[in-house]
Amino acid sequence: MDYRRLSKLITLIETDPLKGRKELENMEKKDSMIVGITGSPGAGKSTLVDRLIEVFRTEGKSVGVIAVDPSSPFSGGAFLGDRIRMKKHFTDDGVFIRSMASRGSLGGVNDSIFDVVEAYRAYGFDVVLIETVGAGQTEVEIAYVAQTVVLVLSPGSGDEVQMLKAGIMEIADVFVVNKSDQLGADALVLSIRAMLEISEKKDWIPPIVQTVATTGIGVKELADAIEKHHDYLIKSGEIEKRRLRSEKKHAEHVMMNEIREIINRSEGKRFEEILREIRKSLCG
Ligand SMILES: Nc1nc2c(ncn2[C@@H]2O[C@H](COP(=O)(O)OP(=O)(O)O)[C@@H](O)[C@H]2O)c(=O)[nH]1
Ligand SMILES: [Mg+2]
Repeated sequence: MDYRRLSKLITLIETDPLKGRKELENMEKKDSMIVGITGSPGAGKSTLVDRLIEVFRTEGKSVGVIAVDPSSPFSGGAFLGDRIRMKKHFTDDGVFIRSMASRGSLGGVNDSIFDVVEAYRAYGFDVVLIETVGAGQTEVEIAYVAQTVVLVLSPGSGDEVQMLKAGIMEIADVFVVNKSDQLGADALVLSIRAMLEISEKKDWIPPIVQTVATTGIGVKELADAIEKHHDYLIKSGEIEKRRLRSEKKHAEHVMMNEIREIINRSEGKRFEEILREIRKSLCG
């Protein structure tokens, strides 16, 4: 796989979204399994992703990882740490890892995330893992990008209550209680289960997987749960609904980028003229 070209394409998407889009339009895309890994900072997402890569590689699957950073420009430290930890995979031909800033109006995920996912699909990855940071309202955006959302929780963080409020619990397809080597993990499992009991019943009941990412305990089970959910999506036809939902959001992002571009170019122009240009572009 030509990772340099993929890397260049992603840079193009991030720096010149319109050109990036043009390039993507002429490329064939694979039906990759797209998985979002979300949860609070420190829950163990990166460590888990690292382990998941190993499991998927063992199964012969190629894995593309997108790590979305917190928007604060001063949070580069954690990211560098992640990179070092993930470094051992860089030489593996079936693995590609790239991080992106979480800037953009939509908060939790970058505006160009949809196109970046397309770039990964164009390069034919079997699995695309997207790590997003945060536990705020904007985190629910990941549900539009990913087909399967994995919510990583850890004991003692008190995250559950806040996430419940932010609606993140509802978008989780798989729950992970990571740091199950620590006190309070069983209690956390019980509280998630209690929460699931009272929530609206769906065909898919989100499993709760206990892991210790640092040692790898439970990670195979997590990979299995993710694949099981993917099978469920296909068998139930739900995958098509998710695709449509995602494409709608994707179109929104692309058009917003286009409009923003026109506005950025409209230095010195009057309001009416800017609107005319936007409308002209929309008709084109
Ligand atoms: N005890 C314990 N520590 C863990 C476990 N998973 C991750 N950690 C540690 O928790 C810290 C945060 O992990 P990281 O993967 O960077 O979390 P992220 O911010 O969610 O990506 C690191 O110091 C990890 O070594 C676990 O299962 N048990
Ligand atoms: Mg991380």
